Amino acid sequence: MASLCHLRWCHHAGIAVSHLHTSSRVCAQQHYKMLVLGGGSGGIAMSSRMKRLLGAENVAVVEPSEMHYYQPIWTLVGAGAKTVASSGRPTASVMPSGVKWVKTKVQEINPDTNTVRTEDGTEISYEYLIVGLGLQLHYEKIKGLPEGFEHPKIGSNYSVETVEKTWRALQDFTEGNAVFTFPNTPVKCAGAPQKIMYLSDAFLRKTGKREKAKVIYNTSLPVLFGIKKYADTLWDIVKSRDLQVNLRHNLVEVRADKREAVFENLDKPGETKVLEYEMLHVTPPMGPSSVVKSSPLADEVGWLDVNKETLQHNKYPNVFGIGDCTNLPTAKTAAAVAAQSAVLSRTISKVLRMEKPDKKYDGYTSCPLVTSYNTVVLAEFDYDGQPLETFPINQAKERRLMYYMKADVMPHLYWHGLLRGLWGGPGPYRKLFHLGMK
Ligand code: FAD
Ligand code: UQ1
Repeated sequence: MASLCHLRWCHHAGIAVSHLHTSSRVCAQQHYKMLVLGGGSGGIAMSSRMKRLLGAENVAVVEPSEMHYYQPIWTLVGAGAKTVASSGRPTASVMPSGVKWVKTKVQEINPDTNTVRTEDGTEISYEYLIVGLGLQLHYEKIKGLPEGFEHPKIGSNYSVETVEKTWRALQDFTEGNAVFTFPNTPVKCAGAPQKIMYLSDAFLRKTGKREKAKVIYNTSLPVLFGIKKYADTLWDIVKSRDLQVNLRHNLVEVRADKREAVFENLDKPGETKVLEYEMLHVTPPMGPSSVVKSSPLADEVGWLDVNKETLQHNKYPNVFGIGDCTNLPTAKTAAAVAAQSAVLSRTISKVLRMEKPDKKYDGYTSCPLVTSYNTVVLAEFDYDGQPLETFPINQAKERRLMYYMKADVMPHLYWHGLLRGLWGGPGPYRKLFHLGMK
């Protein structure tokens, strides 16, 4: 088998050994019953659940990164309330024991032959595939980035390389414009671009610099937040704290040497505005994983095309998707991944038994909108944009309890619950808490 596979590799390299060309199933160097692509929030949660369902020896995860990051805490890292070190753990420590970790990148997915090809040319075949490849950040789509990050006064909470630059810029602030952006693409955690504005405003007040600052939020969106119940609270906050919100303003260029940011007005094509900044927080344009996009698994835009209730692929029934890489029409968050992991687990166990998937994902997602160093508005909603709140109190209000949840409870829930396949979102607790209300 090993030598045959070697020859197949030669075949791929273009050497004429076509007489040895057998089916990819026979010649694949590795085969797994359940192959998981991506070892992020969704990939690790699903590998834990699949280990429980099928046994560790039947599960493999393809993930190149040595470190696994709890990205939601970067909002607080950018504001100096947590350290970047607290956000990361070795991937080896979150990989369920006994599950095979294939430490490389997937380069190509071939669902017609049930194989994937990795960066080093290895072919892996599978019986079932779970895609959890996340989304891609596109700093390079803004002229002047990413090289602009070499200059001071600019940061971005969206990447482990730039999140500490946000905190540096905030500490270095003397006087001028503090500018926060939201791109003209879908993003993960759509609240994060404004959370850092509220925290920065609070920091500038605490350090006595707020009077010398103009705080500006330039967003490509036509709204401050997509769900009215929470948007109403946020509008009250921006008004009372004198934060300037410019809708339909999209960052197109950063001249970091001159501390200038250039915005286009999406409602007036061709019209651009140059803003001088003393601090700039960039939320980069985002898009689908290039590996998904270039595969037959993609929808017309490039997202993984899955059934919105079962998370099974719409064309390939042995393929499933979770998280940011999918075209599920809900906000892309780890909270959504948690709820999806419970549904997907159930879907797969049904499909394995040749039964019809029954549990339905309702689009549950959540965004803890950090509005200061001790308050959070905990937005939770479904596919219809209807609030789906866990606690029997009005979550549109700023609350200290929810800040404590965000900063100190959620990380534990993530590392010990979600990643171990033990946290499938707050659905059961919501039902319990609301029982007493009926
Ligand atoms: P990820 O966790 O991003 O995982 C994708 C994985 O795929 C990565 O490990 C990557 O290395 C791997 N990968 C990519 N390409 C390849 C390849 N070619 N081959 C193999 N592996 C590959 N969510 C919340 O619920 N609440 C919050 O408060 C919150 N705040 C956030 C704040 C910030 C600043 C950020 C950045 C995110 C926030 N999120 C929040 C969003 C949350 O982190 C993501 O939605 C969640 O991590 C998505 O999980 P995922 O598995 O789909 O993708
Ligand atoms: C959640 O489940 C989750 O995943 C672990 C998050 O990611 C960090 C969240 O931010 C939130 C809010 C939830 C939802 C959980 C509760 C208890 C409301």
